[in-house]
Amino acid sequence: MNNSTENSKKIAVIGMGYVGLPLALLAEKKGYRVTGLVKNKEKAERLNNRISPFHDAFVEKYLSGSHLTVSTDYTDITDAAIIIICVPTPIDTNHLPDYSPLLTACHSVAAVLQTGQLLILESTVNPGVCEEIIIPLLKKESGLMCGKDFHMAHCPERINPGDPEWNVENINRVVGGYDNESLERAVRFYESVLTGTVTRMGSLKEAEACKIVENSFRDINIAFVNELALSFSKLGIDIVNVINGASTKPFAFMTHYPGCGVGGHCIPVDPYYLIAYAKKNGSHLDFLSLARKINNHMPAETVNLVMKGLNKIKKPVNGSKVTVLGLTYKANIDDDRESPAYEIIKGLKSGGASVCAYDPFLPARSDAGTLDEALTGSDAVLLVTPHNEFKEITPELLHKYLITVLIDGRNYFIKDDFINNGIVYFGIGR
Ligand code: SAJ
Repeated sequence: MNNSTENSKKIAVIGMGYVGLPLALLAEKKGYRVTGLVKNKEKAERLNNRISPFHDAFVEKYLSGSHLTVSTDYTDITDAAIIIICVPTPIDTNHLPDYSPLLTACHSVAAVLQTGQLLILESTVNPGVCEEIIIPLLKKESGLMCGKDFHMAHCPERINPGDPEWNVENINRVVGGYDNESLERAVRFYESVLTGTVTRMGSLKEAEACKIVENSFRDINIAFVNELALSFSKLGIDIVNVINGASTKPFAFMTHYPGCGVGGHCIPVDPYYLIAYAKKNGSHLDFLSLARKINNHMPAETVNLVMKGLNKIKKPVNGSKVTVLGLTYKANIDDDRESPAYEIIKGLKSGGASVCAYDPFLPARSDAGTLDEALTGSDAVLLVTPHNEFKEITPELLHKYLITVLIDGRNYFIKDDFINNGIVYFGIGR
């Protein structure tokens, strides 16, 4: 293969989001010249002015001092040795894979792809996407053959937003290649930037399957405890105590906790990619589909709990005011993708309640500017996201606002503190 670019230290990263931006800054920190690519000029300008589009400790640490250049022009990456695609892979309203952001990126890459370049996909995809969608598209539109003219690898991202311990540099990764040369080039790159381990997979499909399996595993385990929660609450058993008890077993048990729903751009999304691909190839992942169904039902169960709590004080949902604390999909971050909060709010409103949402990480989407404002005039409080700020919720504070119902969507509070102080408390499975 003509190595016109292979020895260049220039890297191109397509997509400057939760995955691409930390990766670009890491590569830059490790001595590569990095060009980031985004869709619109405003985003490019903000990043070139060192304004981060989201909260991330690694980004906040390295963005201001970096030499990262961000562009919207793909002709800026024709001299890159490696092009890394880090675009979203969402689902549509029918829970089917939406490959459009990925296809858009691939069309743009095809227009500028050079011989000798290595293309790496980090976006999470089902097995088969590299070999059945991306490589044929590049061949058709660039005329270049994978393996002969350019290399291709897949290294699924494992970013955990808001995690203070695991970041883009130290998380272990897996890599699959179109052929051995592709694999080894990709392994060399990741070993040059990561402190975590780099594990070779036997194929592109194995690497694609890895990430999907990791997140499907998590979704299934969450569904398991969610289903138990719905049952144990009728048996008078506190599921959280049971899980904590089971977790004292030092092996063969992994804790997951029930909640008001499963949000984020990974866990409630990735399994649908595998379900769709398996179905296309003649197998039905009934267990994984059922797990999705159970988790998707938790927002409705949460609305029922609010109804149950209000009924305890002889108030109908209709006409009551409910404070919803938290809109993001998990604590102390500003990401609300696939957050269960919105479905819960829709359910409460369709029952005739007025809702006052407050999330300190999403002021623009909150109805109240402060916790006190959110509590004023409320009949019940529902916690959806366990942000640190909500530790301020005490029985005394609720009584100050004449609120006597607390629904704990993340089993965040110590229930007896509230029950013993005249508050109607329901958690998820407790
Ligand atoms: N959730 C539960 N019960 C649990 C764990 C999570 O209901 O026991 C809910 C959360 O409230 C949230 C959703 O599931 O709404 C997703 O939570 P998450 O902790 O899995 O957060 P994510 O989506 O940021 O998941 C990421 C994933 N990382 C990647 O995909 C690279 C996931 O694989 C990690 O396991 C997870 O972080 C982690 O461990 O924190």
